[in-house]
Amino acid sequence: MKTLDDLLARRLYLGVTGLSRAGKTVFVTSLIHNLLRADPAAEESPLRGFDPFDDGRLVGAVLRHDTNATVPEFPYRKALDALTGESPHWPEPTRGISRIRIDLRFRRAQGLTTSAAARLGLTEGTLQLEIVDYPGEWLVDLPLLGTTFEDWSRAMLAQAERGRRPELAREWRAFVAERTPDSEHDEEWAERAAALYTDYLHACAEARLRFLQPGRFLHPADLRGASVLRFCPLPDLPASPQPGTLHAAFRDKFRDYQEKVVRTFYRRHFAGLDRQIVLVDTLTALNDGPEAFDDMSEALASILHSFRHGRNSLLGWLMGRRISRVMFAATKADHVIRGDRLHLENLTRRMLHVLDESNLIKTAADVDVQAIAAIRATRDTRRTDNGREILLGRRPDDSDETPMEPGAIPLDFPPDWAALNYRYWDFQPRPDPAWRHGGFPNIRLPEVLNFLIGEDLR
Ligand SMILES: Nc1nc2c(ncn2[C@@H]2O[C@H](COP(=O)(O)OP(=O)(O)O)[C@@H](O)[C@H]2O)c(=O)[nH]1
Ligand SMILES: [Mg+2]
Repeated sequence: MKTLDDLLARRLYLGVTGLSRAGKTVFVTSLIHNLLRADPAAEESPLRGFDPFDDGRLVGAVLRHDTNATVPEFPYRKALDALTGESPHWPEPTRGISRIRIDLRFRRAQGLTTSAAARLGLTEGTLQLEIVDYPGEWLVDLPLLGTTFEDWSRAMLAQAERGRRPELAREWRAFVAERTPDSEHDEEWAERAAALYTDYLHACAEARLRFLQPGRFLHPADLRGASVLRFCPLPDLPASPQPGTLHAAFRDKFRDYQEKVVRTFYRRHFAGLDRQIVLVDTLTALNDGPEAFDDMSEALASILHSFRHGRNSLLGWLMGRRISRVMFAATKADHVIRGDRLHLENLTRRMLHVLDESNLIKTAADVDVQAIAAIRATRDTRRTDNGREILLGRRPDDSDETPMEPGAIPLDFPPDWAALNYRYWDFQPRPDPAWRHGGFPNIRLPEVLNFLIGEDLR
């Protein structure tokens, strides 16, 4: 039976996205764990700085497992065990979409007498926070809605001419050059062409390139082997195809992909999002060098670019009726020294500004940028000889902490590649028993929560 309390509970949908390895799983795990372990009596809390927590209004949190029968549940338990077990390690990568719901019980802020709850004398409320973790690669597909098969083919073939791509695209290019687009359609040929194109995309991903379409070719999830993935860009296309040709068949598949994959996905999962956090791994992109960095920027730009195109675009989804706040967070800020974290935020902000031709980020008040670490694996310290800031952290395969001096963060966008060697290190989570019962140390997670859900806990 529904209680009055249930009826007054608010449901809030928070989208968590970012390209693969950006830090989504770690972010969601830390967020949930820290909310579940919130202890107002603790002297040091990972939530210190989160206003409802500081004000003593966060009463408690519970995980709900009974909510989404048709979408995989976010593997919180598994990720937590990996991070806080005998030999702590980062959770296994996950693919596709998952959801999890956490109910937050809170005391209502005083003076909100106009709310229905207050009039009924309810001093406490519940926020049902539904977290949706989905791959940013699927987001890179969104601009496909605003294009045609012919234009898209041209753009992808031009892209395949640049940097390292020609070498990676060789086999696919040679195969599709064997037949002209007006050849008779042949399903076996189509399957082979699509497979080679998929191999090419995987090779690009391996080479740390990020602007890869269609995203589902790389992360098919439930579409593995589906016929809607049986197409690829074709060279030398006329404006429109003759019936029965390869061109016609590929164009039809492309349209199916637009409607049945891209549009359906957004409608089903995103139409209902209220808040969004986009995780950006600026550091790894810097580490991987100019081509990977530019490619990631291009992937982000293509997402931002589609803000401009009205209804078919991200605008409708990201800034539309529902989503009222978007946070862009540069992740893994614990990989750089304290003095560089603001620079990381600034670089990410500048990158987004440069890419943001429609000035969305500059003009919208409800878009923010932060440099964060959902789980802080390093500690800040100083060298004894010259007093320079360094990090203490556990390198992969080491059991002890090593002092490390990571590269500096460029102050400009685009970065001056000749000036510095941008080298950052990976660290393992620390074996600290306090993590399990006290929560995860982090950088700026409370500020992120203030921005995303602070207002909803009043
Ligand atoms: N030090 C540190 N490393 C992180 C953090 N978040 C993610 N990572 C690293 O990035 C990797 C990928 O993170 P994950 O959450 O699995 O990325 P996802 O693919 O977006 O879900 C992890 O295995 C860690 O090595 C963080 O907050 N701090
Ligand atoms: Mg993940």
